Amino acid sequence: MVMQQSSDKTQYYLHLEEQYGAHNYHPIPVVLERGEGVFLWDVDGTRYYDFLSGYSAVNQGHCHPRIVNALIDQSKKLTLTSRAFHSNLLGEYSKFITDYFGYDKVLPMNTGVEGGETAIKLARRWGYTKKGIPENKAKIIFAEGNFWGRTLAAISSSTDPSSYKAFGPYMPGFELVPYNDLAALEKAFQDKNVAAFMVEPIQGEAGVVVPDEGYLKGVRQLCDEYNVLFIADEIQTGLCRTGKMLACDHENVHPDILILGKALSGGTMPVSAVLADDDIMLNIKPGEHGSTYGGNPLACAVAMEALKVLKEEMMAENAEAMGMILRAELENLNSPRINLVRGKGLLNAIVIDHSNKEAAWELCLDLKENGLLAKPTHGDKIRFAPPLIITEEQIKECVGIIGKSLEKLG
Ligand code: PXG
Repeated sequence: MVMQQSSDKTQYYLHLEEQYGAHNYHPIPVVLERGEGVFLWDVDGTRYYDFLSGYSAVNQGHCHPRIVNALIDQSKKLTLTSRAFHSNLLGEYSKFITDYFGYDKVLPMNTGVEGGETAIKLARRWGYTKKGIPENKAKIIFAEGNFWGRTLAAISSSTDPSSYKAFGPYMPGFELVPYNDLAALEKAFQDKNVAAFMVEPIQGEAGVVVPDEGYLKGVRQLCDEYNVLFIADEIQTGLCRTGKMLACDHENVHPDILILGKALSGGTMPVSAVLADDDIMLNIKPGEHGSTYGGNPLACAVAMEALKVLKEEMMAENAEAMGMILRAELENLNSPRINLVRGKGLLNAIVIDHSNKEAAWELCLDLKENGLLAKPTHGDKIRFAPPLIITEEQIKECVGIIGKSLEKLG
């Protein structure tokens, strides 16, 4: 076991959470109070590199000045109207984001999982009104290993027992195929009641599983051939994280329904969006879907700035270049403890090779001691996903920290 010393101050905050908060998480024992760019500081003033970026919500870096200013300015004017009334920003934002991604319409929501729910409702509705699927027979296909949140619908498509176990009964009309398997997908599409295939272009929570080149193109072709909607969950992979604006851009495919979240607000508040063309979006009529906070003026102002920052600060280009360096430097470590380095842009993971099941967790504790924050996923994998503004010098320093921590792991 790695023994960690933590301050009385840290202990105080850990205790409060333990005592009064639900025990639905198992965080790294660090208590953070400030963030700026690629760095985080704990309550004792210790500085860390952030290699998680709020699971890719903080692509633009912590407290990006332009995004924070947009938040502050708008919060002094108007924050929420509900959708009972119009605001001066919703139309502007809708035009902005649809132009930005090339869709006719946007449906604004808040969390990522609500975006997923919205996409599935849209697909089911399209299935009934446009494809002619008999009432209540619509099927949505998902890939094994998917993760799209914690609602009852989301866990109903999950293959991870820690997500779904003892939360049933589950949502009907969901089916699974193996990820990265076009033959299995084509087989599932033989069923005429299939409305959509919802998929992550790279599976984030599964441990940054990158499909074979051509998979997304193949999905697009099969969806066209069988009149099935292609729903891309780009909540974690989108917004420059993988070295392109969208991970689908690596294969030049345009999904029928695009779900965005996380970095759409640069980590300042929950903002998600579902984009689609009229043929899909206009099947939902007034009163049939929505959310109190969806499309609120504060979210609109923040999301526009967050999107502008991504392009104007060339974050896709930096993610691509820094990702190459990060993976090459990690390979160069030649550590017997790294089984595999994989990823695209700055969405990367290492798979730890160690007889001790707790090795990835212990490595993360050592990384913290050495000034870098990361979190294991699925036991033996550690994601390395810093904010997209990281520099080459910083990447090299971070790989130094990783190398040193790996050596200690033995
Ligand atoms: N899709 C993908 C690909 C995700 O990674 C969601 C949807 C859901 O987003 P929201 O905003 O509803 O969490 C995610 C979320 C967690 C957790 O604590 C969530 C994610 C990653 C790690 C932890 O539930 N990704």
